[in-house]
Amino acid sequence: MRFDICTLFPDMFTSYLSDSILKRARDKGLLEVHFHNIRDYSKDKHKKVDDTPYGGGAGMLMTPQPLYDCITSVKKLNSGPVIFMTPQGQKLTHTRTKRLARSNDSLILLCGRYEGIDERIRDLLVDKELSIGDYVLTGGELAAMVVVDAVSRFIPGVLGDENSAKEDSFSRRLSGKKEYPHYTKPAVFKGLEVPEVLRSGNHAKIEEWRKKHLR
Ligand code: 6GU
Repeated sequence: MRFDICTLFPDMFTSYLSDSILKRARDKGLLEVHFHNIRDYSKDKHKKVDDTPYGGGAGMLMTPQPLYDCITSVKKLNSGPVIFMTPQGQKLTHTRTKRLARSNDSLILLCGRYEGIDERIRDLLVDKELSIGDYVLTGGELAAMVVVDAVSRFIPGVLGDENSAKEDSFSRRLSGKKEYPHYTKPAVFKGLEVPEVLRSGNHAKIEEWRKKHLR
C-alpha cells in the first residue's frame, strides 16, 4: 500500500516510520510512504504558505496556492482519495481503519497546520476528512502517523503470521479491541502468580479462560 503525505514538517515522520514493524514493512515493499513538503510548492518569493483570514479572527490559514500545486502534483503519482487530517473530520475507528486498508491501494494524507486551510482546497481537492479523537493537536502530522500505523496493520504480511487477525468470531472480537490478560516469564513476579491454567498446556481450558477474561 502506498501513502503520500503532504505536510510542512516531513521530518516529524522519519523516526517513527523507520523502526520496528513499519520499517520492516517498508523494507519488504509492503508499505511505501512518500513525503511532499507543501512549502516547496510555494510560488511566493519568501516561500510563504500562510496568511490572515478574510473577515478577521484569530490565527493564520494555509493559503490555497501551495496546497493546490502540491496536491495536484501528488495526484499524478497516487490515484487514491485525498484525506484531510482535521479535528472536524470523521472519527477514526477500528472499522474505518480496516475499510481504508481494504478498499484502497493508496491514500493521500493532507496535514493541516495553523487554524486550518482555505475552504477552496476542501471544495476542489479533498475527498474525505478524518480526526483521531476529541482533542486538538498542533497539526495533522501526528494524526497522519496514526492513520499510517493503524491502516498498515491490515496490509497482508505486515504483521507476523502469529499476530495476523484471523476471521473467526473469537479473533474478530480480539482484533476489534477486546483482549485477554497476557503473561510471560517469570511465573511469579513480586508475589503475583501467573494463573495455573495458562501453564497447564491444556489448550481447550486455556481458550476457555481467555474467552472468559476478555475485556
Ligand atoms: Cl486529524 N488534526 C488536528 N490538528 N488535531 C486533531 C486531529 C487532527 N484529530 C484529533 N485532533
